Amino acid sequence: MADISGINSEGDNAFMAKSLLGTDVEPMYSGANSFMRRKYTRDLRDADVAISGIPYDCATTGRSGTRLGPQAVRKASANLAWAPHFPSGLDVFETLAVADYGDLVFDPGEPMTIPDAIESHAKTILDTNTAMVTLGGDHFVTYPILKAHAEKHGQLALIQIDAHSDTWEEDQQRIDHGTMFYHAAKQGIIDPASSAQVGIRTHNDKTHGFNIIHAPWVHEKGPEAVVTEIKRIVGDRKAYLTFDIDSLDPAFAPGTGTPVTGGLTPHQALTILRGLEGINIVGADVVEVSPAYDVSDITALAGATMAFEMLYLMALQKKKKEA
Ligand SMILES: [Mn+2]
Repeated sequence: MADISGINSEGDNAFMAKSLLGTDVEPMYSGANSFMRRKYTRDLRDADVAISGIPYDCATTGRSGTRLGPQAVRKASANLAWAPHFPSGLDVFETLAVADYGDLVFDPGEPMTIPDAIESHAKTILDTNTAMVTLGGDHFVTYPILKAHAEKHGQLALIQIDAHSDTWEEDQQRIDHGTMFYHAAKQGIIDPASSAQVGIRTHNDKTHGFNIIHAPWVHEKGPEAVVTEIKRIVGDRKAYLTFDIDSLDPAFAPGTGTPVTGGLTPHQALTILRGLEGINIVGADVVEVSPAYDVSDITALAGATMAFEMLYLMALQKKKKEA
């Protein structure tokens, strides 16, 4: 159990923690901000999961600013890093050894090298048999990360929670955060027939074979029905989970580049994520948090919460494997 009786005498778990397991409470308003106060390290020998940030937003077609997303999500996560998971009561970090790997460093002056830099970053982590939970960045970052995951795990099912399909067709591949899942499907990195896109509320003439659960369907049928659908679509395939924060309604997540009205509530999103227990999730990310458009850090807090839910799912998977 987390020690919630007081403040860790050492403080600054981000660099003082002796283990990747356990929770020591420290004030949310001070100290070095790692994700959920996990230890910053690139030594992944004892890690089950590496959190890393990809502060890249040059694939954005509209408002930029998600390069500041990883920092904002880490800072907001300090608000969550004192208690077990709600409502399960599971102490995620008693089960799951989680390191904060820091951010990918790349040269913004060499834009065409960045996709490969992201892929190689992911490969370095996956080669240590550590799972990834990534903080974006714009949604393009998921594409090179998916490539690295597919190389390790084979073709994947994609569970994409998003306002946008991100499958807009183009002849020649560009670095664009609205087209990469078209290419990922075409290249066989993901299997659209066993993939689900949830919360979509922008028009695209083509589905490219993806199973689409539009936002109005979520509102009409409820999040439990969405979970049933996702489980039917994905089955027992290995899945990658990508959460675009713009899946949430702009009332709850204004801090994003391409907001669309009519979106999910945090309750719906949390119910859907918690319902994914039992699906074989091999990697996950939270993308498109853009702090410059945020209000009172609510978008960053939502992003941090969704990322924590991903760790919760991975902790359940680990418990199940060990049982
Ligand atoms: Mn989107």
